[in-house]
Amino acid sequence: MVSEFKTSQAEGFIPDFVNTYDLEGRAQKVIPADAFGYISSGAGDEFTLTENDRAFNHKLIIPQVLADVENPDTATTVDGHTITAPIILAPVAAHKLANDAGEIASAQGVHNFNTVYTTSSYSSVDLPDITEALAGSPEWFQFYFSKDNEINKHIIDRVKALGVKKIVLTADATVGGNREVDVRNHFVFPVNMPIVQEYLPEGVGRSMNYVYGSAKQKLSATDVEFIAAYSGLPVYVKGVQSAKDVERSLDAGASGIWVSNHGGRQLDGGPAAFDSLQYVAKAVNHRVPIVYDSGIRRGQHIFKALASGADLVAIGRPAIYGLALGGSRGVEQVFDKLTEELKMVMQLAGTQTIEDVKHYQLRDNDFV
Ligand code: FMN
Repeated sequence: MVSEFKTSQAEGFIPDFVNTYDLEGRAQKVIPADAFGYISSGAGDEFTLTENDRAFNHKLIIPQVLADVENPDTATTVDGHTITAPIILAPVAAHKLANDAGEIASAQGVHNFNTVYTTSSYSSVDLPDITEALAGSPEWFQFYFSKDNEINKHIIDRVKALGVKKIVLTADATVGGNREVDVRNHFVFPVNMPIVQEYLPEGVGRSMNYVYGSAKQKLSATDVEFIAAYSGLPVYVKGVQSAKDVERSLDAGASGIWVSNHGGRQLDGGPAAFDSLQYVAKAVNHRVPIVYDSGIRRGQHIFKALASGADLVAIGRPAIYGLALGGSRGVEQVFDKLTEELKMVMQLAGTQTIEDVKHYQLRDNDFV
């Protein structure tokens, strides 16, 4: 029953936190079952979701010894801002499903860690409150486009007034994926989505398919051109996995490419996003920055993504599980854990800086 929705109110560091995989089972105990199903599941047979994890084994990090490396530096620069590590928050709808404090706690956690926060169009908290909680940390805005460009203009006006640095157009979710777990659970959103209230006035009680159906399905290069021209902000296209889509995006004026399969939630039967990254990186050929997400759970995954052409990686579910289990502190702790692991991998791989990681040659795994 939507009206009785009650989820975690946790705030504080998560005890006995060994790795991000551990968090899913623990989060399941504090998030209502249908909301947990929405967060954790993938589309269809979850083939693509499973591949997202497995594919990192297709590339190997060869240790480098006698490499004259000590205390590697994970810091990098984005939007003129030095962030603690090249790990940012992916756009995730309705954080209030995982914790009553919702996006406010996530934004505080991201700020305390010191990285980029991507605000989802389907956030359960309105824009100014998220920006305020970020207290000056860089904010990007993920756009689920309205069918009505006047509404799109109002949304862009609002995000610009708040000093958002980039707009991320999610292009791989023009309909909902085949989320069978949500169908079985009769999942409907128990919270509103204030940022898009002009085209989705009532989010409570709506299914995911209804929500996606309210947004624009017939996305094209014209939409990228429109956002870039109207906002004057850099536009990243999210959901790119092929050379063809790189060209389509860049020709339309995109300033960045976001490689993702939406965490295996959209097109089941597609490749692991990590397997697509090398093709995208080759096509981009350093013309614009690349963000990578889908399946990042370990420091070694981050290392492999950066060495395969990504400039930044983004995390979705691990941060949301951190939010459920520890509020802002839990989110911060997830970023800290991944950074700690990345730093250790950098040391063992003989890489001192993030630039070194980006130039590191992985070996193909011929044994899988
Ligand atoms: N991507 C979007 O572009 N907009 C969204 O509103 C959005 N909502 C999501 C909600 C949930 C619960 C999850 C798990 C993902 C969502 N995504 C959304 C996809 C994420 O941005 C990201 O691509 C994905 O979570 C990365 O995979 P990971 O969860 O394995 O890290």
